[in-house]
Amino acid sequence: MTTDVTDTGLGTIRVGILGGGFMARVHRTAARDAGGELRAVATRSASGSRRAADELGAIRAEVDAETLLSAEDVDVVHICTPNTTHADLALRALDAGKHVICEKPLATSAADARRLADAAEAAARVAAVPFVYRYHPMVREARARVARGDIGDLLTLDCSYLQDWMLLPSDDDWRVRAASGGASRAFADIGSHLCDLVEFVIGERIRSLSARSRRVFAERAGQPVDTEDIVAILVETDSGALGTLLISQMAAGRKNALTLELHGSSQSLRFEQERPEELWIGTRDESRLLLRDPATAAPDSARLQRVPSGHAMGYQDAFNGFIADVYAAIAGETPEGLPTFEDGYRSAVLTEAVLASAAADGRWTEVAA
Ligand code: SOE
Repeated sequence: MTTDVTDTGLGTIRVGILGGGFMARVHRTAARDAGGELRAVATRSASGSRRAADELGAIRAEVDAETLLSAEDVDVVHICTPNTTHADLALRALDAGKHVICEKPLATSAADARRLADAAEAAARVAAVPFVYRYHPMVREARARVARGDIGDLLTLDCSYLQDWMLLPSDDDWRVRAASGGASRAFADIGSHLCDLVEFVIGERIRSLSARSRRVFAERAGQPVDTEDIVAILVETDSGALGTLLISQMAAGRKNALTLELHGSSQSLRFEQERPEELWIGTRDESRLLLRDPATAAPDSARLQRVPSGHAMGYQDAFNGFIADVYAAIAGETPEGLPTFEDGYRSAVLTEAVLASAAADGRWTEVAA
């Protein structure tokens, strides 16, 4: 069920968006769906802000981020700007008393992410990071099944997140350069989603890891590249389960293939982001596909199912579910599984462990608690 924020007593949630790219459009659509009103948009320049405000349908364009952050008629700021700007903007938004939704990676160092999580706690504001794959109903279904012991003891994990938009040397993006994207690219951009989902579903943490990474092209579009395209990781969880995580933005034909496969002592589960209506369940005797169905779903999955089974839900629906939960939290509710700045911090800690291990030829590295 979608939360109607206009019924909370706080009135309509008034939204400001920083940034004007693909993610800003996804945030705008979800904000509207959750009943938010898009008051203002700001990008790097006044002309860019005007263009983005028109495209996104905002009431006004602000000349810069500072003006948007100090606007009295904005309750929540969505930060959809390049990675290296996140920490500073999120801190300023919290200082200005705003609730904040900051794109991942929350910060490009664990120390900055920790400062942000602490600042959010001190400010008593809702501070969320869009680890949105948590919002697929079949992910919640998998999580509920693991939590109630259906799969038995977790033995192994076989997970990957594969894309191909960086396949060619001419493929370029601001994320490719550490100055705008941070020291890690493929891992921070999509490996962060994968690790968040793994820990969310299995209910335990990755205790240690061994990572190798690869930068395939020294230059893209004539400019030097200083971030990785591919990461292969071995992991061990708190309970001793072993797993492999493959992350690549150069896997031809794979567009947004996030796959989570868990093998327990009684059962296996497999979720694929590009087939989000299904959960594969395997036992030694049989395997079957469980299809999304609000009538038989676990409660936490059922609440995210907006349309009857057979009417496929996807990426934007997951995003809508996330933003609806953020706005519900702003209205004083405590929605289950909301990814917060604490989760953004966790992700930054994992990123540093991956970078440290990869820099040491794959040395097994403990992930700080
Ligand atoms: C590009 O890799 C990207 O848009 C990511 O930045 C998003 O977080 C992911 O959800 C989809 O792919």
